[in-house]
Amino acid sequence: MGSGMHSHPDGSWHRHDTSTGRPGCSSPDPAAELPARPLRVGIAGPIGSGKTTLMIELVRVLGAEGIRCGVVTNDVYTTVDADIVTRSGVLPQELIVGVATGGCPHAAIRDDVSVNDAAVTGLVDRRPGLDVVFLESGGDNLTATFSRELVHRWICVIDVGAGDKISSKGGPGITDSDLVVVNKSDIAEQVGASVAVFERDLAAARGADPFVVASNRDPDSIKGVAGLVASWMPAP
Ligand SMILES: Nc1nc2c(ncn2[C@@H]2O[C@H](COP(=O)(O)OP(=O)(O)OP(=O)(O)O)[C@@H](O)[C@H]2O)c(=O)[nH]1
Ligand SMILES: [Mg+2]
Repeated sequence: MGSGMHSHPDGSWHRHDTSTGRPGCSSPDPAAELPARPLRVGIAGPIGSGKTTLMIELVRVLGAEGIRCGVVTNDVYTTVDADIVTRSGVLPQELIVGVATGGCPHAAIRDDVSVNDAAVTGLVDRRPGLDVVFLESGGDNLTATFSRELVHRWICVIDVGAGDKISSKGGPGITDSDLVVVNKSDIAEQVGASVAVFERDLAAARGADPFVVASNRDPDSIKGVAGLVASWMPAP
């Protein structure tokens, strides 16, 4: 699962560069600089695919298991998504940070991640025992990618409403994320999308890396994704 990333006994994380064929742990990676705790999970994907809803439901399910979560949202001009998380009631206000990126949403999660990094640091300062922080990117397109200097793992959320050709279009979300969620499976029939086409194209694009067909309206879907996120947490 994932893409060669793992934790080491010293608590650091890093990703093996399998593309160059270099064996072992000889090549330091920026992700090794990330503290092992809290686990940072990025959530990217096109506008309206269901990122915020998924994040809220994950926080609800993980929270019920005693896993302490925080949330950072990114919007270009507003903090609308942070306000949605607040209204959901899954977390107190002090565990929700809304970043207004003011420019291309890619930049704040890929190029200069300092504002998002500071948001996570602020959360940890307020609640040192946090286990997981979710960082939602601004609604975007298939070129979005999270820097491994900001997150340990990232999820790409696409949805059946965009049409069943979307996973054949590729891009880092489809190929490089640690998990692809094909969301809104509950409306596949209404929009004339074939789940089998998503499954075929994602299997071809991702090899052994995981994807799930899911619906934020289906509790079992959420539990499945939450289980994967929990499996990414470093050992206590
Ligand atoms: N039918 C259905 N609707 C969903 C599902 N998930 C989310 N939605 C709806 O889709 C719309 C967009 O959901 P959001 O969670 O705001 O999507 P988002 O990706 O965070 O949107 P942006 O942050 O604006 O890019 C809302 O009206 C949700 O209620 C789902 O699984 N099924
Ligand atoms: Mg959102």
